[in-house]
Amino acid sequence: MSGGLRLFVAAEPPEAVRDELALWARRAIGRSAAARRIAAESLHLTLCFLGEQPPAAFEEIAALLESMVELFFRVEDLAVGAPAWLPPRRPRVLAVEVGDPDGTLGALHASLARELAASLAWQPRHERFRPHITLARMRPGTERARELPPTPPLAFTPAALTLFRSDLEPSGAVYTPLASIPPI
Ligand code: 2AM
Repeated sequence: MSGGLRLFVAAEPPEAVRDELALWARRAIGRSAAARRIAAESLHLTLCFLGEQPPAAFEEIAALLESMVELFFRVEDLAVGAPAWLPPRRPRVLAVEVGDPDGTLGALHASLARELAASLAWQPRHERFRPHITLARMRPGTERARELPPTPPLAFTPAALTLFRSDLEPSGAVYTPLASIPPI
């Protein structure tokens, strides 16, 4: 789609959690040439990747985020879990799993996906929602590290639910927040 925006909606962990995770990734894979670590300020938990959308979709999605505020404020006590190479067979990213013990994040995801599918030319994926935070992207054809240190035992409440624009640059994707609850 020419002139489209590459969009996704993500929950943003608080800064202290992002910093801890970035530190863990540095310890786990260091300066490996096989992986490109994601900067602490860009770490996020993707709920819905929307792909290319017309710029006019922006207002509708921003309004839809507003309608999620009640569900969003129920999400708390998310737990940083084990490291995960995703997808498992031919991993492209190193992530940490995120536990959702009371299912509030899953409920937010289901509601958001349903409403987005009703308003946009977009369909949610068929796969089960597997909450995770990607910490590094693997360069194609490289070996993954075999042993990883244990992840930090962190629990967190997301700081924001944000609509991001993703621009693919030679140095990696650049994420720009467009709308958020609570408002930016
Ligand atoms: P991730 O959460 O596993 O890293 C922005 O590109 C975000 O949307 C990424 O963080 C990415 O996943 C997620 N995403 C999901 N499907 C994608 C796709 N087909 N292409 C690019 N990003 C995708």
